[in-house]
Amino acid sequence: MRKSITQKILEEHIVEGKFEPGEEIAIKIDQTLTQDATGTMAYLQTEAMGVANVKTELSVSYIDHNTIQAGFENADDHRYLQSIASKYGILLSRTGNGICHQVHLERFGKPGKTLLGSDSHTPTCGGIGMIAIGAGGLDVAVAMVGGPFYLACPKVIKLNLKGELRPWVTAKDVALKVLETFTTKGNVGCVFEYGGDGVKTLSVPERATITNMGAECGVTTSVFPSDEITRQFLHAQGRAQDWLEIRADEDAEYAKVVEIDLSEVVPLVACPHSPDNVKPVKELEGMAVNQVCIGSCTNSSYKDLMTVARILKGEKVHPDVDVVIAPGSKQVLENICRAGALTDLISAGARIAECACGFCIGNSYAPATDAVSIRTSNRNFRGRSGTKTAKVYLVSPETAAATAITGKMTDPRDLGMKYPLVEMPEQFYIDDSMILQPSKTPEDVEIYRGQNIGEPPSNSPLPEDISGFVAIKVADKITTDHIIPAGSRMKYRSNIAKYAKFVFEMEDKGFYKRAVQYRDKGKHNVIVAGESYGQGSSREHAALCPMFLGVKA
Ligand code: MIC
Ligand code: SF4
Repeated sequence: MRKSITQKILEEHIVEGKFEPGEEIAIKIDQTLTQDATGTMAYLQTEAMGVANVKTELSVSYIDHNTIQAGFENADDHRYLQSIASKYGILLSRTGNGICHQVHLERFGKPGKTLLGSDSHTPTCGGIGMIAIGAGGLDVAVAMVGGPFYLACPKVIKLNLKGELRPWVTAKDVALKVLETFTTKGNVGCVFEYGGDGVKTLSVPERATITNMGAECGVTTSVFPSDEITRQFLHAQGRAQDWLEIRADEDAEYAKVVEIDLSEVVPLVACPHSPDNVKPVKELEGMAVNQVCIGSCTNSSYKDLMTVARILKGEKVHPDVDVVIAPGSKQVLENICRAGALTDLISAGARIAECACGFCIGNSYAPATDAVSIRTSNRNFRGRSGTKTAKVYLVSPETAAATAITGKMTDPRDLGMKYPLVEMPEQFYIDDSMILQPSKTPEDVEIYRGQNIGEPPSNSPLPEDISGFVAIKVADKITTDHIIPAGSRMKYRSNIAKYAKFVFEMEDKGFYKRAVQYRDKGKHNVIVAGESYGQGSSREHAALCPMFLGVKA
């Protein structure tokens, strides 16, 4: 049978079962990544497994989420992560080196390999031809110690790209088009595999923007072929030796084929409060805007920020708009600096944030009450920005930059400017000094455990009968952000007992007290939910914290 890319890579990694969509398979994981907000729990679980070091080809621990350091908690956790990485044979990407997905794409992603990450946007590396999957910390811990990853063998849907994007229309608009087509529900257990002639018109970072936002559709992952463009990207990263050609066989079989004509895509925007609430930017033109945030793992590459800089060059941001730009990695920041583009951003009046998740996870740059915030990130769930009444719209960097100048939602094609076509550099300036190598004498490394670190919670088997209370009834589309908020609460990630106090904080402030009362009376707590409960992130705290509060169903 003619094979898809997904089938080829998975079959090379299957250790149990066979490629039969819907059936359970177990695959070998070549690489893992963790980030700090899910990482501390993943490493506590790894420690509990009692092995001396990790067994993967490569494991990287990134510090990119909890970087605010308001209080001792973040910094203490980082010291724990640094010591454990050093002892267990894991690379550590230090605070300031960038967002895990951007850095992994630049420095470590390899076509044809499998990557498991404790973050839902791990599929970003699908842009380089990997099968990259987001999972809970415990799954990643198991993979690190050499265990396989179990999943339902996916149904493969081909997204056939034809034509070429017109000026001012971007990969982000394609990602939003995919969301408009497939929505945020009903895609679990599928892989989006990209093919067609349009693929060769997209650079690796553009492909990565598209695979990144497949996470919002709920798919297992998204993947692009690895071709000449991929080879050039790896060459520019000084990693030509990591290239491998991967493409689907002609006439490979797919569960479904959906065609997207790139030349027909227009600038799009995801309106509050769901990434699939997509409209053309034109329909919202003229809407007053209070904040513009450019960055996140979706849109913070060299190409993204160089384009924004070219648009803002010689302009000033509108006086009613607060503009924040967070480069995706130190490499991006350093390269735009060397190209002189940072000066253009600063002199336009943009605030430069550190290379981290920052505004995207709502731990900083929260908008004003009722404000309209235009962002290049991937999620706009109510309250995720840190302000419950804010309205967040997701757009491309081009639309964001145009809006920053005019102060109103603007279709960038109306700026009257020639589209600034940014070439990918033949060679990036590369400096890996913020990536720490593990110790050569791990037996001498002492693990630092700050007071923020709690015990990983344990559980007993699910009882035969559940008898208890409906502790809360919630609506459809309750995301992990609604279940357990990140933002300023995220610093308690390493301590389930403390973090659990904020379960359903945004839905019903009385939930915690009620759940604890029932639990302590020996009753089981039940959550009654609607469609798509638990969509969004891979944060296992959305399961661990309710579990700690005695939720059984
Ligand atoms: C997110 O974008 O929601 C996060 C924060 O990156 C999460 C991980 C987490 O909650 O730590 C994700 O996407 O998995
Ligand atoms: Fe970080 Fe936002 Fe990407 Fe999550 S979606 S990894 S918070 S940048």
